[in-house]
Amino acid sequence: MPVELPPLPYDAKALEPHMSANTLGFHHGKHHAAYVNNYNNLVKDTPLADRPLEEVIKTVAGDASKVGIFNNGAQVWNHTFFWNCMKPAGGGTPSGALLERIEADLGGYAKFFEDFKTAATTQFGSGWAWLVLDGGKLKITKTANADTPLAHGQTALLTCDVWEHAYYLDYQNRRPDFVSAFLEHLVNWDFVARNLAKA
Ligand code: MN3
Repeated sequence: MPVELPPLPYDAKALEPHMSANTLGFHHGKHHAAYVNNYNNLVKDTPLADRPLEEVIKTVAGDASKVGIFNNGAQVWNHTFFWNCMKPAGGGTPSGALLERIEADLGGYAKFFEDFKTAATTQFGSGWAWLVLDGGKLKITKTANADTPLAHGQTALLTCDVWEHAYYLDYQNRRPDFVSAFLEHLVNWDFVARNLAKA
């Protein structure tokens, strides 16, 4: 079964003005779609074609002969996860058990905000900033290019795409402004809390 491009979980205009329909149209309809097509072409007629995407990503991670499958497969997974990390009128401070864990493991929401923003803005070149569960504790990490917590035994809870294609149409070179808008207006904390609850 080929991997399919999932529909966005909201209308393409729903995240405006913080993320435009133009950005989402290119990002989902061109970039994400290209990763899906590339992945399907690379695994076609191989034993990997019938295996679940997450399993393939973990299997080929670190295998130099399958770097194309890893890069495209991880980008498919990362983008599907990223769309679900956002919602209209999102952002702000989480609550409940998730907030308690942020306070216990990361020094509180204000420190989380600064540390996540620092991870996102200091990722040199293309990549992703993450909130993950690692060894039973919340951690903030960043990965380069397509790399993903799935390949490192971590559970992804939240991510922000910091490839230029994620923000350049709306923010040009101002990545810090994009990351602030993501945290203040777009994060779907209900999705993050569900990821933590089932981890
Ligand atoms: Mn992207």
